[in-house]
Amino acid sequence: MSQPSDAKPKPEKPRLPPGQRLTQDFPVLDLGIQPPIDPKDWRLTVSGLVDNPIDWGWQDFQDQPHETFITDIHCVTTWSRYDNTWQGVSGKHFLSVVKPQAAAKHMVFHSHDGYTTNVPIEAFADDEVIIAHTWNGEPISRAHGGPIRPIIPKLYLWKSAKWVKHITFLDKDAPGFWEVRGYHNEADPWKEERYG
Ligand SMILES: Nc1nc2c(c(=O)[nH]1)N[C@H]1C(S)=C(S)[C@@H](COP(=O)(O)O)O[C@H]1N2
Ligand SMILES: [Mo]
Repeated sequence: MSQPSDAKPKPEKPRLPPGQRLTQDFPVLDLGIQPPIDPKDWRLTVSGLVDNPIDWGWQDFQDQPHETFITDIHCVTTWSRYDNTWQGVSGKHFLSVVKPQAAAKHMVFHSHDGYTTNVPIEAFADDEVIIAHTWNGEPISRAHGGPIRPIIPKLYLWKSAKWVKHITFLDKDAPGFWEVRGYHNEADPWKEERYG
């Protein structure tokens, strides 16, 4: 069946958010400490308002169902990188395991280098959020936060903590390292929520 002649194609959402430029490489940005973490020593703990405060070692993580997502990433420093293939445990699955309580609204990620960042649980429950161990077919490198890194592709990349070790679930928001230093609390690239 052909379309009625007056049907106009819907304008597609542009792929590059405002103020961003496309890059092919994958810049490294952090506070300057890149802690070495051997998978055999890796742990992820959860505390706060959850019914199941997990303490996962490497095998516990591997035993979860794994998924693959191909997503674009956007850094507040204005680079974007298309089509990153991530493999790991989805944010939705992670939340289904830890079971946030009704009062829980916010998550704070704590990393081995002292970095912290906060997101609403809602944002972590979004499609394509992943706690990844693989990027483009390779284990996530130490420079990019390996061996395991959450990726929240619909927010600027500073919300995706490298070398994460602990996640807390809170009823109140608790701005993280950059959020208390002038970065936007929400970090939506489509709204250009960069600073302030
Ligand atoms: N643990 C940790 N995670 C971090 C950071 C950091 O300094 N420490 N920097 C954030 C910032 S500001 C950015 S832009 C991205 C950069 O990720 P990349 O180095 O993989 O590009 O990591 C985010 N996650
Ligand atoms: Mo950044």
